[in-house]
Formats: sequence, structure tokens, C-alpha cells
Amino acid sequence: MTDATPWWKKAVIYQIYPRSFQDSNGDGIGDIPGIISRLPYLEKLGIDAIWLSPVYRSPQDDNGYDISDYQDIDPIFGTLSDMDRLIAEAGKRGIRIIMDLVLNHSSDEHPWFLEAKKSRDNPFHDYYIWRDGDGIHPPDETKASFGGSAWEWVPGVGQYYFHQFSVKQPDLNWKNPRLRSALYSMIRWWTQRGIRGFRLDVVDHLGKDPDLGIKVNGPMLHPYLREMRLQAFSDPGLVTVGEAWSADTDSAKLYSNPDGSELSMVFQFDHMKLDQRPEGDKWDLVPPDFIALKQIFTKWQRGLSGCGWNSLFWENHDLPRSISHLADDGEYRIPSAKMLAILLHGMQGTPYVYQGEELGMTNAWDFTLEEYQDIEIRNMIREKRAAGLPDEEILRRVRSKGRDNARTPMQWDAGPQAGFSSGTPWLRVNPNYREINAASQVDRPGSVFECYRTLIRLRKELPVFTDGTYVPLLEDHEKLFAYRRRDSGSELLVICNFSAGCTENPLAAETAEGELLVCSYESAGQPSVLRPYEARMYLKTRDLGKDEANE
Ligand code: TEU
Ligand code: CA
Repeated sequence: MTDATPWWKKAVIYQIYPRSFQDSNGDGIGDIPGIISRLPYLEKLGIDAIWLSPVYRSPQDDNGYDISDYQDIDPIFGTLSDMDRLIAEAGKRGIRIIMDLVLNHSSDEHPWFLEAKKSRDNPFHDYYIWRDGDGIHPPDETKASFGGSAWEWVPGVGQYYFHQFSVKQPDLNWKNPRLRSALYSMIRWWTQRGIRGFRLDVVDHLGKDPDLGIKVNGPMLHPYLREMRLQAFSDPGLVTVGEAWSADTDSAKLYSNPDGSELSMVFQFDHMKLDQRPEGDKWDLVPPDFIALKQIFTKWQRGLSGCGWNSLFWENHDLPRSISHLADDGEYRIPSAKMLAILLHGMQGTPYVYQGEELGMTNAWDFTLEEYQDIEIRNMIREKRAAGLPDEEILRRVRSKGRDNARTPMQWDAGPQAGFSSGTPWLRVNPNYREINAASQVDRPGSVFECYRTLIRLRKELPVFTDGTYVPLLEDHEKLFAYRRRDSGSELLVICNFSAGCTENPLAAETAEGELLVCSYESAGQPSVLRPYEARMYLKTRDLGKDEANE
């Protein structure tokens, strides 16, 4: 690690879903003044940057991922001056603000679209993607992610427009250079206000080509990213992370090329797809394969080492809560939450923590179908009912996988509405807030919060977290996930028991030589046995003479 190492390689980034973080005015919706009031909490946790899910002006059809003005703040979240204040107040605490850029589509209420749909020769018509037709037969069979055809008829122009997500999220036409330069100048406007980075929504869709049936990884994708890097992300202090469900290690090397020609890194989702049958949709659930999970991490840790950069995450606003999904959110909730944290934070890459993950928040297991707000869930319920799936089965799937699991209000304390709002929250608070909340964890040794805090601090203190090589251990073990990180001066060893039983530690002789840095249990335990969901991280200072002789 040198002085030239970019800040984001040593950083931990915290994702805020503003709607669910902290309400300041009792309308039941989280807002920017609410976020400002919680900055001391985030400073204590030790994070370096906040990725804010969209706060732009929006009709909120997809909770802000449908933007009607990229250069204003939605009144439900506050004002532009609240945003300026957030940037300044966070900056005083050493926290940078990263905004979410939704560039694949806008809202159908964006002035560009309102113009575009007036007539075929309107100057903004070509900002979107249109096809002639008869209003009865869509141009092709392409389906939208949130249900129905990807083509929507506009009688006034006698054409269909293309939308990969909801009907209120028309796709922008990236082939139009005027559109691209309008987006780049919007981005520069935000960097001038002090924004220090961007998360790019569905970045792999930007090179789409409906004529060729291409949704992701179109031929122009990487050229567009290089153009955007030159025109919008030229400041080397910016961090950029693209969301790319289609990414593999080859494309990730392009996206995150260390020459800085595209982005800093991408979110890839291989480890999040293990719970679905390959030929099915996201609701077609199977138990995740543990050996495959280990192989995926090895593939990505090795694949990008020295030639790209990983982002590390278990959760975001689209995914279920990690302990509910991959570990245990019942009896072993606390060691499970710490185990997932220790496992991920020991790896190479930039870790992301999603709000509430640092408290061990869980899925909302008691929701009824009527309570869900998410557009994806609502459409899914309609489609699965139409296909004859019984409500109990629909509910079972949504409770394990639906996006609203991660969107229930942040659990601050054991008071009314978990301290989130003095009014009625837009989405019900998870009833386990009386037990799981920030007030009962901050400064309490042994809490999930304190474990995250320790991991974040260690990453800043020990360069081996940033630059050590990754060596998988016990690759065929059915219950243990173990690996080593090594740099010139030191070695980290991480071993995790992914099971609800005690498991013999085959590395006991080796771990006996290390200093225990973090453990998912407070009490000491036996070196030769790992307790349920026990994770341990050890540090060894390398005896250089001895190691060189061995290598
Ligand atoms: O998500 C990308 C995306 O493909 C989602 O449909 C995701 O796959 C889905 O939630 C998982 O089932 C991004 C945003 O993160 C998401 O919140 C938005 O709804 C979507 O783009 C459209 O902007
Ligand atoms: Ca509010």
C-alpha cells in the first residue's frame, strides 16, 4: 500500500436508504435532516463514506429510482440546501457523500419525457427509445423487470416506448450524444456541490440495443463508460461503483481496470444468486450451496487481484437481510451477524455496510401480503396469483426474498416506532426492534455494532487487509469457511463455522500461533472447537527469515 493508494481502497462505505433511515418531521418517511441528526452514530461506527440511495425529485414509483429532476431534491426528503448541509456536516466528520446515479432510465414525469411524447419531431423525442406499431402488438416479446411487456403504447405519437423496469421508468437512449452530454454535465454539477462519488444503477444496461435484443453488455457499454470517465469523473478523488448483475471476472477487470479508465469497482452478484434455480426467476428458491459460495469468493478474490478491485457486500436495499438469508436470525443471531461481518471484512476489496446490517437486523417474517409496498413485490403477487400459485406460497417466497425485508425502518431504540419516526412509518417497523436496536448496542462490548466498529478500525490500521493476497483454506469442508491473507509483514487467518453445531477446528495448531483479533463470541472457547456460527480472525506477524526459507 503506497501513498498513491486511492482512499476508497482503504475505506468502508455505508449505504443509506433515506426513506427508511430517520424521519425528522413525523410524516413517516426518512429524510435528509434525519440523516444529518444521525451523523454522530455513523462517525462512531467509523465509516468513510455514505452511499445515499436516490433523493432526487421523483414520483416515487420505484422509491426514487424513477427520477423526474436530476438536479433537485424530492420534497419528501428535504431541499437542496438540506443536501448542501449534509455534504458539509458529513465532511466535518470525515465522511464523504456518494450519490446514486440512475442513468439507464428516467421517470415518465421527467420534462424530457413529457416533451418526447408530444411528437416524433420534438427535440427530446430521441432521448428515449421508440418503435412504430399498432397499439395491439408490441414490437417484440421483451418483458419488463417489474412485470408486463417492455413496450408501452403512446397513442399521441403512435409509437411504443421501451422500458426495462416499470412503465413509469422509460429507458433513456444512450445512442443520443446530446442525452449523454446532458447527463455528464448534471454529474459535474453534483461534483461541484461536493459529491465525492457515485453508485451507477444497472450500469451494465447502458449499452442496451433493443434492435439486437441486447439488454446488458451491449457493444457500446465500455466505450460509453470511458467517455463518461473523461467527461464526468475526471477528478481522481471520486469513487465510482457500478451495479452489474451480469458482471463476471472478465468484465469486472474492464470496469475496475487499475488504469482508472472506467470505474473504481462494480457490485457483482454471483454470491447472491445461489438461492435461485438457474432456469427459474428470483422467486424460484433453492437452498444455497455452501461449497459453491466458497468457490465464488475464491474466484473473485483471485480473479481481480492486482488487475481490478472488488466491492464486498452481503446486503443492499434490493436483497434480503443477510443473516436471514445465509446464516441464522434466531437462536444464533448475534454470532451469525458477526460471523458474516468478519468473513467479508477480512477479504480484499471495499466493504459496504447496509443500514441496520451493523445491528444484525433481520427479515420481516410477520408481514402479510397486503403490507408490502415494493413495486417489484406487488407485481410479483399479481403475476403469481394469475399463474395459480397459492397465497401461502407467494407469501413464503416474499418473506424470504422480497426487497421490503431490507426496507423496514432503521431500529434506533426500543421506544415507539423504534425511534424512526414520531408518526406512522411508510413501512411497518419490524417487531423485533425492542430487542434489536442501536441504543442497546453502541458502546456495549460484544454487540454486533461493536464488532463492525472493530473491523472497520482494523482495516485502517493493518495494510494486509488492503493488499494481502488471498488463499482459500479447507475448500471442500462442508461447514467451515477459512482463508488466509498475506503481505510482506503479516498474515491474517479467518475461520468461520457456518453451522448450528460445534465443529472441530482442523487449523487449531496454526491458530494457536496467532493473536486473536476478533471473534463472534465474547467468551474464550476452546481452540480446537468452533461453536455455532463462531468466526475468528487471527493476526500473525511474519517471521520473514523463516517464511522466505519456506517459500
Ligand atoms: O436494481 C437493479 C435490478 O436489476 C433490480 O431489478 C434488482 O435486480 C431486483 O431488485 C432484484 O430482484 C436497481 C436498483 O438497485 C433497484 O432498486 C431499482 O428498482 C432498479 O435498479 C431500477 O432502477
Ligand atoms: Ca420525513
